[in-house]
Amino acid sequence: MRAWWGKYLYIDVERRSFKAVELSPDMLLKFLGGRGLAIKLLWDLNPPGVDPFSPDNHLVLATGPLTGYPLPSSGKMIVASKSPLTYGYGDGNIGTKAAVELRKSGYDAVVIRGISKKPLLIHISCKTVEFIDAEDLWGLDTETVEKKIAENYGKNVGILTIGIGGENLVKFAVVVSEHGGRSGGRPGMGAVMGSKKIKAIVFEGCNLPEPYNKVELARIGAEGYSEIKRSPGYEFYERQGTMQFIRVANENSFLPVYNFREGVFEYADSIDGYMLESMREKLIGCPLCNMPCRHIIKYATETSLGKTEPDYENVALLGANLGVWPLNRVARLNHLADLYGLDTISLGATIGYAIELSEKKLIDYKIEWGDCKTISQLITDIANRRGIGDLLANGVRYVSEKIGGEARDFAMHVKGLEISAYNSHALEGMALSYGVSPIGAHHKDVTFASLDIKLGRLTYSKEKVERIVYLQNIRGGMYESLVTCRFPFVYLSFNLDYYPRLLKAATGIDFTWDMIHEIGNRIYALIRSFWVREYIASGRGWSYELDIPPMRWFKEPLSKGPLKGYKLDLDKYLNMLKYYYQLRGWDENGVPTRETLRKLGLEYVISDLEKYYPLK
Ligand code: PTT
Ligand code: SF4
Repeated sequence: MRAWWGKYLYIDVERRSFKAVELSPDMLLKFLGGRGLAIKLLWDLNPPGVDPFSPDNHLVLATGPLTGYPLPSSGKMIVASKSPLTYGYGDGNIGTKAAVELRKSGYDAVVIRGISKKPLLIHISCKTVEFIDAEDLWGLDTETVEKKIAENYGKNVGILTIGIGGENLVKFAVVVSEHGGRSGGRPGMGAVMGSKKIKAIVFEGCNLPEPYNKVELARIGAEGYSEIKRSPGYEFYERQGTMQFIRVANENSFLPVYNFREGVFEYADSIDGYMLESMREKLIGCPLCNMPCRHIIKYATETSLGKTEPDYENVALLGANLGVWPLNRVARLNHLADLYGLDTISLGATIGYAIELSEKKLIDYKIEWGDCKTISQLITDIANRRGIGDLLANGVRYVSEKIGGEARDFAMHVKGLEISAYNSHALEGMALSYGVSPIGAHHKDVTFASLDIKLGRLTYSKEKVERIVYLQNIRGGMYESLVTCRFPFVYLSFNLDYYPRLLKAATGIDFTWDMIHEIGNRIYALIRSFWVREYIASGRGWSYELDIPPMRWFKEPLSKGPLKGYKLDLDKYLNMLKYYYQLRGWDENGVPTRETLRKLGLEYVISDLEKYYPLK
């Protein structure tokens, strides 16, 4: 088959061994690559109910049939595993040279099992795999590690690394790349890498897999690049990137403020996209991207100076959600998270939770909104698992279960993953998107805020639910499996019809939209089956209640701003949830039915899953 290598690299770091394993054409057609491949491999290879830090939990790094080819924003890859934060399926998407070099190394994916006795660097090239002791790198920050590796291997290799957060098994540690500027795997993929004692993976490839029609692929790719440049939104997008959302969110009352209590921030102007423009030093992009969104800014606070790459999510959670401003100070917190390899979103949500617990005297620790100095110290304590940092390193759900009672109502997570930057007191579709996201409360699959505004606030319509299913299949199914960046579509309304054309030129296969949606449906059904299997096998149990976002949004209305008084309605939310299950062919607990699994070619899941759950 063209555009795939048809094999993955299986590495056992315990035995320091490796082998190539064949991927059948049928499997590639059914799951495409990236996330599709990752969930299929995790379903097959992970023992049910496995502890996320056990040697038998696999870490998957996967590319897709479009990754690395000369077409818009194709330098992306997936890192996936069973999450130590949520205990369900977890993944993240990184824009990095490592994606392109992995693709050139002769494999569609790398799967890693085991726990190494000593800290390790793995060097994967198209010729061999080397296991190199990395005690000298253990304990170093992500930027220093990348610098040292580049000194040894040159500037053309692709590097994935972890910070001390991953080493210390902070449950929201991420995998980091591109000098701290890109990171992926919010649900603790960096902690899984750390549990295996892998400090870094270096990819050094040779050639991309031969596409079906190289000339046609390059021609359509060039057409796509030029459509992007011609987009009416391009100029503003290039100026502010994701940071344009700070102002939009504040004006529409969905910025996360003070642990998602409010939707408007009085100092929003000091942390927004215009402030970014005034501080920007450089604008860069991921490999093969002509719509760069990585704004590098210089900051200088009372005690530190440095450079970092703020994005909307980072600034919303470490800024507005903690009462920290202006951007200069938020940038320092962002930079610390990158150096330690901690997810900025979960970090901001967890510290916001700690501040509210402190305010309500539910913990014996003093910290206040906007207290940047104590927050910086707390980030370092979390990364090192010191003092109260050791408790907070387990994330919001764990802390709320320890404290219990009313503390659960304002624990801002879904299925253990902290909520990203869309306060949904008055975003009904976004609330449902968080509820049914396949990794916990993340916006990767659907960012519905703009559609909630367009289709009406306080509206719980069937249309919203139908659009969520559609967007999940496009963003979470297609983009995550191709694997390319979704920003051309999200920010510049890039014509989606490019993708079947690109797929035809790359693979020689005519993928219709029906086929692409079926792949999406299959991926969602298998990920959901994985969650159910893992939760029941490890004694957590499963019910539809896991798909309900935190009670804060239902019980406590916004107290400020133009939408003062707004909150969600639980009965209406549950009606939307029911309709969502119906559209997906899942039962009243959100579990795929036998018929759905059969229709999607997932018969083998039925016999496995019914050991744990009475399938309808
Ligand atoms: C992503 C999540 C996001 S979503 C952001 S900012 W965003 C945060 N970035 C972090 C960071 O930086 N450092 C850090 N220590 N933690 C961070 N946590 C947060 O992680 C990212 C871009 C962005 S910027 C987004 S939305 C899009 N995400 C895509 C996606 O998921 N799929 C896809 N096909 N294309 C995407 N394009 C965009 O890529 P996670 P990245 Mg990331 C420094 O990883 O786990 O998916 O969480 O991916 O390479 O950094 O690019 O306003
Ligand atoms: Fe990377 Fe941004 Fe380009 Fe996407 S749009 S590939 S995140 S630089």
